[in-house]
Amino acid sequence: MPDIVPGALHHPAFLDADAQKRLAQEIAEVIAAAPLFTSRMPKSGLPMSVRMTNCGPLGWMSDKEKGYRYAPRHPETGAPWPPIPQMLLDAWDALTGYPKPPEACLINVYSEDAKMGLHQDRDEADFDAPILSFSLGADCRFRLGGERRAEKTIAFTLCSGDALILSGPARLCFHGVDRVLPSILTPLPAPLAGQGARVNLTLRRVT
Ligand code: MD6
Ligand code: FE
Repeated sequence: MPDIVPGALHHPAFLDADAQKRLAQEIAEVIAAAPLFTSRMPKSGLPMSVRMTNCGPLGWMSDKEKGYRYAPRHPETGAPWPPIPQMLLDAWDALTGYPKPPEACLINVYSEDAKMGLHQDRDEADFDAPILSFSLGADCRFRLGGERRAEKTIAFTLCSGDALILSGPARLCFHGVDRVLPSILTPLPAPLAGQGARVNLTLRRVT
């Protein structure tokens, strides 16, 4: 588990092929209960290129009027988010050792032409808690910089089954997805296949 920068831990292939299939099944069930939706940028109202949903007590979303936030219910169905699958709660314990469970799991679904601009995850109350992510499906070029947007960045590839932790000094580092790589060799496992090319899950403490 190489430390890319202090506090940024990359675990290539943390989930083996069987675990990736089980996770894809769990995520397909979440999407069936809490359909993918499109968030919009605050102020501009421009749509994000990823589609998203959530599981856990709180879910992340954004719209033109109220901006980035966590909320306990789906913005379109009004239903509470489905629970976080047990295998993700177990992985959180194993990988982070953080004493409290995650409160939000944001599920971002990328088509082959989706990307995510350089951002900090700072809508949470407690930056002492790490953020843990898992990727499924197509590889992507992931970019990681420093705590200021202008700082030097590095790029590396995130693959299906990889875990990435941003903790400690890396918790507030800028990061984003430059591009999704062609998905022909690494399609999403069966129940997610029609949904897009790549899925990324981020587990967070919020309160
Ligand atoms: C993505 N990931 O991989 C976007 N944030 O699609 C993130 O924005 C991210 O992977 C915080 C911690 C880990 C991440
Ligand atoms: Fe992020």
